[in-house]
Amino acid sequence: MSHSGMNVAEPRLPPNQQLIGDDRWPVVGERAPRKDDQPWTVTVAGLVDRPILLTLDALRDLPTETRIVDIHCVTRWSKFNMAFTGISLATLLRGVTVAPTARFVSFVARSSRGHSTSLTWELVRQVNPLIAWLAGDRQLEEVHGGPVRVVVPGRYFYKSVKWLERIEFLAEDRLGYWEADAGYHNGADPWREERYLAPAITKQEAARWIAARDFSGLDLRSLQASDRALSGLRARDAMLRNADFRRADLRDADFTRANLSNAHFEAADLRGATFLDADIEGANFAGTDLRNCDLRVASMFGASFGSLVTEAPACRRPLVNGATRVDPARWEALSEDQRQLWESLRGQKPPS
Ligand SMILES: Nc1nc2c(c(=O)[nH]1)N[C@H]1C(S)=C(S)[C@@H](COP(=O)(O)O)O[C@H]1N2
Ligand SMILES: [Mo]
Repeated sequence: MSHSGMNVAEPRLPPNQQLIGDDRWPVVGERAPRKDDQPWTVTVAGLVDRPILLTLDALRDLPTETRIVDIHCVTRWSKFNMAFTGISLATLLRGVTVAPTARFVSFVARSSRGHSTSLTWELVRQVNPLIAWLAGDRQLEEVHGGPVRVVVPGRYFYKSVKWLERIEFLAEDRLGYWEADAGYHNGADPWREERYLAPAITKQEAARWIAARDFSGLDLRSLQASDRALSGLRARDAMLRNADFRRADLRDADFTRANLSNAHFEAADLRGATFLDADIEGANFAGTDLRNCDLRVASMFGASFGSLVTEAPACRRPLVNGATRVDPARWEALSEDQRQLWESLRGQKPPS
């Protein structure tokens, strides 16, 4: 990124990301590898002249390095200065010739759902991913990908596979789990906000569902519904990731169990709305009216409720009242400044 002017520091936090507390590292996606009695091995295969198969001990005997990286989850939390130790892919590939026909690299996990992700071989050569087994000076915990995971600097963290089992060089891309099944962007560049693919429906279809005010169970990801009159909306179990509800009238809307990750609600009227068991990771509620609103959600990592420090319209705090319901246990998922904001809004302390 370049900036005009003098002494302008390069921004370190990609757009629309939030730093979370140093003491927190959320678990995202699968929580454990596939159960398997075979000893753990890491394989390099596909379009290479000489496949590699290494046990964990053999892997750990190779020359290691420590990398300090910033990690950015697509659900909007970031953590700076994470130290990972392992072997770089370039080091692992010493003495191996990759065929000129290879254009993609697939990283496959030991996973009961066949989890994988892929990168172009060109990007892999640029960023030289780390195959890591230590975080800080400790063994990587199993939930975070131990015994061994990939760390890809400079991309959303879904490109960093946990429980690495196989690295495969391919001529054609093989879309990963999130990219193929959940509409995550295959580029994953946080500086360009490559989070999700385009909407799954046409504008005409969207207009029809909006007029009917019934989204129950529908896949309407990335829906454009800003400024719409949607009071009484029924949206139970709807897939509304990345939907735009800015300034919409959503009084008494029912979003029970809906997926609203990264949805925009800035300045929406949400009086009496229900978000029970909904996923609001990364959603933005700045400037909303949350009086009588039920926010006892399933998950709220990276959710934003405006700012303590600025009253700019895009960052205003929500309106709440005694009937705004939240589950205090969920506060631990908020960043420190968002937690403080809730405290000040509600005049009560979250559990420490
Ligand atoms: N095997 C596997 N790897 C995975 C995932 C997953 O579900 N399964 N989730 C990805 C996503 S979306 C993120 S943000 C990071 C989360 O890593 P963490 O749980 O250690 O924070 O792992 C990535 N790697
Ligand atoms: Mo993620």
